[in-house]
Amino acid sequence: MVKVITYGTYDLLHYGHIRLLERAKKLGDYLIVGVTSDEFDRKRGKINVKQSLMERIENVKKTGLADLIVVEEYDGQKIDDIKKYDVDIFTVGSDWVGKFDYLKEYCEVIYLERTEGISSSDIRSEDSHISMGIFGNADSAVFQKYCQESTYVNGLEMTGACIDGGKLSGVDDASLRLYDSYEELLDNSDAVFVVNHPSNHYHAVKEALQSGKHVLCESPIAIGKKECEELFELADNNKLILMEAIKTAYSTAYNRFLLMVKNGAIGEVVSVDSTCTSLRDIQSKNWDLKQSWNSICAWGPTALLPILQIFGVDYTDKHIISSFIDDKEKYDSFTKIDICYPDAVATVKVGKGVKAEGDLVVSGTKGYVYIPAPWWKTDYFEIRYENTEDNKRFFFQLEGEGIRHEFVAFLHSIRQSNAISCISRDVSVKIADIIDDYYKGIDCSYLKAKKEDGK
Ligand code: C2G
Repeated sequence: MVKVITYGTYDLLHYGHIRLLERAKKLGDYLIVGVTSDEFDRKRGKINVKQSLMERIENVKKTGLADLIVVEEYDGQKIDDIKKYDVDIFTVGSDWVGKFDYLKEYCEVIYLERTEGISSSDIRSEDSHISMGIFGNADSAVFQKYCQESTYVNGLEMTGACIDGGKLSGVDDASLRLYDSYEELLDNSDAVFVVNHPSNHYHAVKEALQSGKHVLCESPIAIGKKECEELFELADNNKLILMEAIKTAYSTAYNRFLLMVKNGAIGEVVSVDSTCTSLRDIQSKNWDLKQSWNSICAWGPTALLPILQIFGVDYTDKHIISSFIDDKEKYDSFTKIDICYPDAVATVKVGKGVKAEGDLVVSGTKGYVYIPAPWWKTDYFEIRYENTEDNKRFFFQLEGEGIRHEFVAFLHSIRQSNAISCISRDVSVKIADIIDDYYKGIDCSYLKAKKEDGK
């Protein structure tokens, strides 16, 4: 097998990049693509890169040309990679001719003709502003956080808000206009961020798409496989972006851990244990069961994400076990989901009425990944092995819990009219499907319902 390696930033992927990758692929049987990290690009003077590392990796992945994607993050890594992966050919565009002759000591070096007439810097569109409305429940602290995070994303302006069935108080953000109706909010926005109660997501998303608006929606996008698929189809038919908002999916550390696991860092993955709990909401004085999201909706999508992204959506069996605060409203205080795959198993534990260690453990045949609590907004993870001297620790700055990265991905998707979500559609649909099964009692069993006073 002839192994080829090439490196690049691949910002705002265009046909010049794709032609390079296609020709690189033809030089051998196996193509490794090194995508430069944000820090490495900054260090080598490329400071105006528009897209985040995850978006650039996602775009390269979508070409289907790379057999393996690695991240280039330091000088000298090319030599390390050529040795590590036993590479036969290094290739890069002719704009670099001569610059990598030193690699001839390790492998063949081929410079491929650069495609004239296009470059990332040319297509960096001037900032066409997108105005985004936010549609939610009356938790002004949440609104404040989202508005604050949007200020870090140039080209995106949070310009209006509307409360689903209520009035918003306590938001002192002068730039945020409050609308009495959702229709009025949509009329005055290019896009909408749907953060109301999950039971109303389907209708809110559908109305926005039918009004020609792009949608970012807190997960679950809908409760039900069919409804979720219908919304994605509606978005496609209207050439609109519908993107699921699970902020963890947009955090650098989370994506880097996922990439390392998929590249075999811990061998075959056999088990994933994912726990997310928080008592804050239920313990707050103005907790309202009807307005509040139950455990499965509030935490289920996040806790399920690594499992569905590592093992896929075709599990063979699942068992949902819940303890209710209110069984009529199906408000669970704690839910455990055991999921079986042909050669792996996974467990989700979520709770708004229970406190547990919110960590993520991914177990493999060579080692395991440990992400400490709160893993869903982590900037740090460890890869641990039998010989502890081989253990590795990784730290990746995470600003704003990943929300601003989520907004950046949404904005770029709109600009490129091509969803570059870090959450694939089949995962979004499966999340909607599992939560629907919870409400329908499919694959479910229940612990004795506990009243609020615990009796
Ligand atoms: N490329 C091309 N034609 C273009 C633009 C780029 O063939 N019109 C090639 C470049 O020569 C490079 C690859 O596409 O091989 C990725 O280009 P960039 O993303 O611009 O990255 P660059 O900084 O050129 O990467 O260490 C090697 C560098 O990382 C190469």
